[in-house]
Amino acid sequence: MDNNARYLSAKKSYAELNIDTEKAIEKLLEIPVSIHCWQGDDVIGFDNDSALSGGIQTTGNYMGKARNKEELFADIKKALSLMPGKKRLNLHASYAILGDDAGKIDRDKYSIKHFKEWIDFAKEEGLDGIDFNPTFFAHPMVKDGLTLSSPDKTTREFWIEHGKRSMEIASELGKVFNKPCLVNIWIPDGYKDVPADRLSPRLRLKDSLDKILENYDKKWVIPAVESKVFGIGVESYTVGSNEFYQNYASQKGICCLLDNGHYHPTETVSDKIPSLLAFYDKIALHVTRSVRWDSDHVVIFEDELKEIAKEIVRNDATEKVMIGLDYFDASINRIYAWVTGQRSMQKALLYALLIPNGLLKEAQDKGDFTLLMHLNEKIKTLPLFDVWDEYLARLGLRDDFYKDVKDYEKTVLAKRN
Ligand code: RNT
Ligand code: ZN
Repeated sequence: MDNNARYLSAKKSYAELNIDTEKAIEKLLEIPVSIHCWQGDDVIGFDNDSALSGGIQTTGNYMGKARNKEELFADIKKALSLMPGKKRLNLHASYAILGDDAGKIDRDKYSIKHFKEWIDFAKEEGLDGIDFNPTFFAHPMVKDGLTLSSPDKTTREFWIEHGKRSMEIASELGKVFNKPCLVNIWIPDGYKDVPADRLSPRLRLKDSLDKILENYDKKWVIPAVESKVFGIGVESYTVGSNEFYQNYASQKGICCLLDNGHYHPTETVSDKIPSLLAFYDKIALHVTRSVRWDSDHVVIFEDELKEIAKEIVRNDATEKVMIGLDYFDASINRIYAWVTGQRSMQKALLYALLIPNGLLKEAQDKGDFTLLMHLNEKIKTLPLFDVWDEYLARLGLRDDFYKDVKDYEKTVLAKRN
């Protein structure tokens, strides 16, 4: 059977469960996924020579890492060309293009002009907008592993300024694309060993955040705070814990960002999404894959990803949940990593869009758990791949993109050394 015949047969199978595959494809095209710029160069950035820090780590040394802005732009462009659907760009402040300001100004002085080339790039690529992250790591002003919660006033003030500048940059980015810009605040602050005082750092963080949020552009900026349980070298205590940020976000009317590598291993973000939807208008995600710890493995089409997608789709929350990717694997072709993660997210969303949610909910509400299990098992083997293939074909893409990546590796990446 050619693609189309397989699609028509799949369409029929889904129609028997009252699911319209055309509607699912249409809906999938509307859901933006924010693509992180940091997969291509192992989170190094452009603005200084500091090693990656803050308890996060890339492992592996695959050839062809992007070494400068030209290479990173080229690699993102290649990756985007293989990614179906609506895309935004997720930028870190450390990717500022400083030009003549290099060596003269620091992160407390960045402005929109240092991101102009990124804006042009995003426009050329037809992206839906840019999201922004202040970079509170890999920098000499991180003192004893601390930023916004530091007991040192000068350190705190530097990072508060960085936060404020980031909010201003985000406001400009929102205006340029006529779409609000998500600003995600993640700080590495914490202690390797048992602290003497767990409260004061949190009170200082609260005060620093209050200052960053004093006067931001509510129309174009959506601030978010990203909690974490621990990092490498920061095992005993994290200032920005889950409880801290959830309460903070709820009091301040801002957003929580859930990174699915940032919780205890038996907690799931899929279950947290509906809990937060009961209280918040918007939630942000960092979709990643943690293997035993926050390892930031490439996102693949696995069960928890499908559960996350189900919670977004069946709660009609595709406009409330802002999906962003956050992983960095240096052990395989980085472009392959980028595309696989984005496609897995899209595939999971399509999977969720093709589920007879009405029937499942009815079974649950009637207490017919036999039927619920029966349907839950049945949907696992419906012909998702045939709809996926059709979706890609309509966008001029194929499921197998391995060769495209390998060609680029031979012709472009192999020449970098
Ligand atoms: C770290 C957080 C954070 C970073 C990125 C680079 O554990 O997940 O979001 O990964 O900002
Ligand atoms: Zn994250």
